[in-house]
Amino acid sequence: MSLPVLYSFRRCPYAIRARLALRYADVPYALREVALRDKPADMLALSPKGTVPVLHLPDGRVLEQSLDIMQWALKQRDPDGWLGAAPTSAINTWIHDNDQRFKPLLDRYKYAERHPEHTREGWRTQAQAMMLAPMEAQLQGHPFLLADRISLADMAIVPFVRQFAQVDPDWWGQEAALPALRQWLDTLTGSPLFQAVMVKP
Ligand SMILES: N[C@@H](CCC(=O)N[C@@H](CS)C(=O)NCC(=O)O)C(=O)O
Repeated sequence: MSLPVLYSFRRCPYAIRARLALRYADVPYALREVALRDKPADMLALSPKGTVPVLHLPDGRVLEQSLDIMQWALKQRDPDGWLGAAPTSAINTWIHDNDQRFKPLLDRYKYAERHPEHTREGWRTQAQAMMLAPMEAQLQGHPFLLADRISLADMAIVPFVRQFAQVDPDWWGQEAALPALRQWLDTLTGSPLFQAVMVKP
């Protein structure tokens, strides 16, 4: 029996969220680690837009958006109820804000030299106000973003916050305004699930 094939890049936050959902749902798959500068022709034939992750299913379907891969995986199996842990509208709003508003600020913070309209600290301040402070407020109320337990929103967003934290680990480690967010990041990234999907291929 052929397995789904996941075209992935280890450090890509979109690919990480896809791998998290597939592993959580216990979906076996063949991992194809892609060099972003030299994408394989078979991947580009399936998905000409050229981003990872891409999931090629045995029935021929191609899922080429990380969220579609997460949703598909959770339809196969959702043992801890990531979909039901919070209202769908709230989950979608948080993920939308992450993908459409936070990610561009994260990129500007990370590659500040390419975005001289603000300093690196300036981009960081904007990202903190836009995303990290509202997350901190949520996490003051419960250990996960929308509830006492993990929802899809936590797992779709955590790879991006991880990347943000890695830009300046010293700042991240001592920023007084984000204690609950730091705890949340440590809990999720320290979990066996997260560790398993970050193993070097
Ligand atoms: N909307 C896409 C975004 C995926 C994406 O932008 N992935 C990046 C890597 S993190 C990529 O493949 N970029 C293409 C490149 O760098 O050539 C998704 O959710 O899957």
